[in-house]
Amino acid sequence: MIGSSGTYNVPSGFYIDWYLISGGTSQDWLMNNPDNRMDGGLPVAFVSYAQANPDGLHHNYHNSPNEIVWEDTPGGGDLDYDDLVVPFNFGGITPNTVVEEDEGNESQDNTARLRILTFL
Ligand SMILES: [Ca+2]
Repeated sequence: MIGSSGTYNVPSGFYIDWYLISGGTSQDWLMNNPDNRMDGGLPVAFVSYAQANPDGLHHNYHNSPNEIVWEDTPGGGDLDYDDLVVPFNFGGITPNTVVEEDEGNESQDNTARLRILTFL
């Protein structure tokens, strides 16, 4: 799915977060590792908050105001943060998201999605 893109409508007044499924799809993760444990292999989910990740590490950061970069390997891997690069744009009415896979690790199939968090 290198170079794939999508357009999403994000409701105003909500917090949004990103997550990455390392080694599979969201459905693979839900079926095989819903507790998000690292002792069972992949797939593993990583989110923007280190404390919520199974290894307790940061797996992404904003490379620029409109680009988020990911490290997809449990335990931090090589810490190059180029396994998934997601440029996005919130400047218009509709956000635009582009997903690219790591060219150096084609055996892993990563999935990045926007997740909308609701806090009451
Ligand atoms: Ca890496």
